[in-house]
Amino acid sequence: MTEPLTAPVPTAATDLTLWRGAARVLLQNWRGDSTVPSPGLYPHQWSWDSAFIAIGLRHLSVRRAQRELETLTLAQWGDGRIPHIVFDPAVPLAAYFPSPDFWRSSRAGAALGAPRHIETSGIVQPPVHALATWLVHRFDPALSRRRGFLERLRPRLAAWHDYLTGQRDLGGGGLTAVVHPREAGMDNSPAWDGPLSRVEPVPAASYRRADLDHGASAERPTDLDYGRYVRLATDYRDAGYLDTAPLSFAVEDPCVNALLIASEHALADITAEPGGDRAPHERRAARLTDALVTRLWSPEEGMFLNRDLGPDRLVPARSAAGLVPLLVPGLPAHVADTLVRTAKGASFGLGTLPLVPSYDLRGPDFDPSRYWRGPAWFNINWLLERGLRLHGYTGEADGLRAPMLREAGASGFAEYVDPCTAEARGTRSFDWTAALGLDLLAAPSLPAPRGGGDPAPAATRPGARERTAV
Ligand code: 2M8
Repeated sequence: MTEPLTAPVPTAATDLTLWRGAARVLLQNWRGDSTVPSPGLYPHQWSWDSAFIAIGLRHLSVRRAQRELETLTLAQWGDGRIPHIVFDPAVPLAAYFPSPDFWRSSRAGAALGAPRHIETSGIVQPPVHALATWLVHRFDPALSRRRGFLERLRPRLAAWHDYLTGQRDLGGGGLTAVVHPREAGMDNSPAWDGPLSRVEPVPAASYRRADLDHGASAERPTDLDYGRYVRLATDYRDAGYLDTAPLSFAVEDPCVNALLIASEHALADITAEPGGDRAPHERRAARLTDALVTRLWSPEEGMFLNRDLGPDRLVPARSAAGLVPLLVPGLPAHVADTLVRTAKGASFGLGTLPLVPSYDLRGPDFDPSRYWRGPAWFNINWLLERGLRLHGYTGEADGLRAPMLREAGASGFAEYVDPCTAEARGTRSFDWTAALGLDLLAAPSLPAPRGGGDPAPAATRPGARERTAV
């Protein structure tokens, strides 16, 4: 495709280098209808990756950004779930595990309306999609209207949120729950160690890990954790992916729920755009926000924690997931202020370290290199940067944006980096690192957020960004 660039290319030399490098990654990983996170390690389409990718891709090609989200949501199941992987049939089965012949979605998920002609996984990932859809729409509303982008996406996103807030309210307290660590996106977080300890791993000899062909084993999950992931996915599949079957892992995660709330606000905007009623979505966002604070806020820790629904108690592990609710517009001001204090403290080093780590630096399980157990990720830092701006912490947001831009390029668009040294870890030319780098670079030239119709800002501090779903 040869669409013209849709945002001004920066002129400062360092910005230009970053822009070109990021654009190269986005172009190389594009597969015609969607993007792979990384051609070697992750050779299919991933759900929350695609949402972050679309947010960056809009700066290069709004059409491609729209296409990214359209392709993903075409694989939606009849029950509303958007699967965490949409498999490319052209990629050999051995290239990634668990592969389509493991998930068997078109057969095992048939009763739940899994697509008949597209193979997917059976689990989900964090709901960033409505947020991404709104951002992509806002970037070029005229093109979006011409292509009927929102009309296509709106019912899919509404069904997705109905699934998460309906079938997946497994704790009955008004939040959505994940049934597999991979559903939370932070697959290998120490926050899962407790809940996962009850899961019997499948024997290591019963499957072959493809990830170690591309990643260093010191940066990937252990075999024990992998065996437990496979057990959970096998049991879920064998129960026909039914959320009503007995589940040995069910957790309410603050990052997943915060993204659902931000996306519910975006869905209100998406619904109101052609004159629909935004109120039901705003009411749902408010209910979710209340439930988030009631069920997951820990005043003692000064952050949100996961709730393990097995014993029905908070998990004491301090993961960066517990800071992400800063993204929630209706967060009580004292909670937002405490979160920022925690982020700036010795555990997360905001303002002193290059980037915020994925796990408490002082936690006994902290590991600066193993994925999601300590390294810094660009998507989580991007979410925190937005949250800081939303609540009026402009200086802190600027202070995070600058190293993010620097390290995205310097690391070769690494999947993650050591939070203390910013040394590259994981795979390189990783798509969301490039996409979100591009987005941060372009941020000053973004159209102003819409004013009318948005609910009142939760942030009342002078200088707080005018609230919008973004
Ligand atoms: C990682 O997870 C996949 C499984 O979904 C894997 O390790 O094979 C996680 O970082 C996840 O959040 C991400 O979406 C995925 C693709 O980038 O990779």
